[in-house]
Amino acid sequence: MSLVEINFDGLIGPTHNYAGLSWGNLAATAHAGQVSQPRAAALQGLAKMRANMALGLPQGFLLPLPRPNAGWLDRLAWAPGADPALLAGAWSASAMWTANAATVSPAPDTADERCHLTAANLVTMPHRAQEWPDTVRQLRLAFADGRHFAVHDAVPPCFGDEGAANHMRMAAAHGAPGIEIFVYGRPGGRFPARQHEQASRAVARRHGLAPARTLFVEQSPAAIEAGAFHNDVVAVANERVLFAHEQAFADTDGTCRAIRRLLPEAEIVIVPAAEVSLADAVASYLFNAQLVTLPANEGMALIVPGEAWAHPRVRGWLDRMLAGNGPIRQVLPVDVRESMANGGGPACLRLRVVADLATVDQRFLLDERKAALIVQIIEGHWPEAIAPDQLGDAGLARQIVAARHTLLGELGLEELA
Ligand code: SUG
Repeated sequence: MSLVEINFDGLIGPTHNYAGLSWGNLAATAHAGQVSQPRAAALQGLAKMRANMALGLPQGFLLPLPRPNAGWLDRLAWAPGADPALLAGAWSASAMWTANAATVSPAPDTADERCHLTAANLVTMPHRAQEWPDTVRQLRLAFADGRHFAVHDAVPPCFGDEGAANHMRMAAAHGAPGIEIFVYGRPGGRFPARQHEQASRAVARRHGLAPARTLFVEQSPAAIEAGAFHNDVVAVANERVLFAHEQAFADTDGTCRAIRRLLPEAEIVIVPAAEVSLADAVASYLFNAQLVTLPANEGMALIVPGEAWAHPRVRGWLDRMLAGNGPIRQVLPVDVRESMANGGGPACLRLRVVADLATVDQRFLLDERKAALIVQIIEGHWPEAIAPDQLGDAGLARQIVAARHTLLGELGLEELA
């Protein structure tokens, strides 16, 4: 068994649009009503995946879910004239943010030594709450080998769960036993706290995590208030390194102490609020980065959105960090601006799974040949633009359904139709 980290990016679906559905997600609210560019969005996502493959990192993908979701609208008895947010929800391409697809506990951390995945119920946002049954179907295909994986349904909807976006794993190396850190929010603020502590605890129990190696940490109310609707907007971890904003957690010092106690080799890089404010962190998405271990002992790289690289104060901090002697040796900007405008940076677009590549359904793994094929399909079938008044258009819906079917057919994944 050779355990590696595989990033499963969400292929950005042909309905990508800006409907302003996520209260508390400042970018999504700011871009509500704008014209989206699904084709450019999907190509940006794919370019990110290819750039990561070029670094020598294994890359997988998950497919767009069936949209528009007519069955969902039927169950809500939606009819023209009823709440337009529901129609927009049925058209949402939000499954692209696969960091919210599931919480993943790699085999070295679990009691039965299998990799456990629990689909996230995403109940706080109606347009996202419809995702999980289709997501879990896909996860059960990709990780079908029951000797190595256990895929669980979402936890009951009484407690909101947002998946890996509120979960961090640290370990001396991906394949070594790790500690798992669940970050929950306390309700009562201006914006919803989407991750409930009880959902995190249920996921940890299901996955068979050792209580002594599991932390439950409160996200700072100030971070949620500033627009960090998920923990991954203010913190990211990879192997022994945690990269976080000073105000990411309700008790950042206590959290760091607890991590060091469980993982003495931890290296924690805290960005002080005096240098990068929470507002700058949220506006630039500095922390919604992919922190990756480069092959061949080249250290770690931080794959940041172009917006972080272009932000003067954030860039200043990054330049100082690179001039120092820390564990993050490179910063690599990527352009995912179509997703960013809905509050989804490089880290939102990927679900990390530590596994042996040979145990994963190969249809979900990317190589250059498949990437070129997917680019062709996107260029030929994804709408160039979607304006808000096109949601509900029957002709556009037909084009979108056909586009997804073409993709499934070409990838040999018709069973997801
Ligand atoms: O759930 N945006 C997503 C962004 C998710 C980002 N994921 C992570 N941080 N891991 C959300 O708020 C906006 C859709 C719209 O408004 O049209 C949206 O769903």
